[in-house]
Amino acid sequence: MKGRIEKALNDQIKKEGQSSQFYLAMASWAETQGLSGTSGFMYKQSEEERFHMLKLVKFVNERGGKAIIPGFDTPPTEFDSVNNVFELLLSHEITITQSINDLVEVCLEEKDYTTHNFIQWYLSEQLEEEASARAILDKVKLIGEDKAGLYLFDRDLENSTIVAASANTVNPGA
Ligand code: OFO
Repeated sequence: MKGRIEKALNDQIKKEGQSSQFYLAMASWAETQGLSGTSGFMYKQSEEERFHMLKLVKFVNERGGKAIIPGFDTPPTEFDSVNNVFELLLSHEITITQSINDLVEVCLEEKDYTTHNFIQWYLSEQLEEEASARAILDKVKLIGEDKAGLYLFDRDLENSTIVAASANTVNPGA
């Protein structure tokens, strides 16, 4: 594996791990607010990001590179509101999508078509995650300051009806 590809993949390993920590912090905060639907959703997101990191670690090592297991910055411990959590989730996912796009660029420049192929999975994953974050944020914005609405939103998130609806938007008929 070329050094530039190895470095780009290792940078992505750190970003996926950092995403996992960020979402874990959101999950923990939501749990302390009694928002079990939101916390459950964020715990699951955190797990998924950890899986994305591990998948990259394996790929780098199996292709003759050396995965570097990174340290992480401490994520925030407080969030202003559920709205704030989902705004941060969406803007973070948009940043990660950009980072995956940059990785695709590097693969093409280095003519590494195997890694390019591997990264396609991350591209479609980002598409789904952004769509899901947008769908949830739209719902949160409708609720505004309404406490009863927030309760129902959190319950729906717990039952996954909001996420299922957004998955159908990305992948109709799936
Ligand atoms: Fe790793 O999928 Fe989003 O960030």
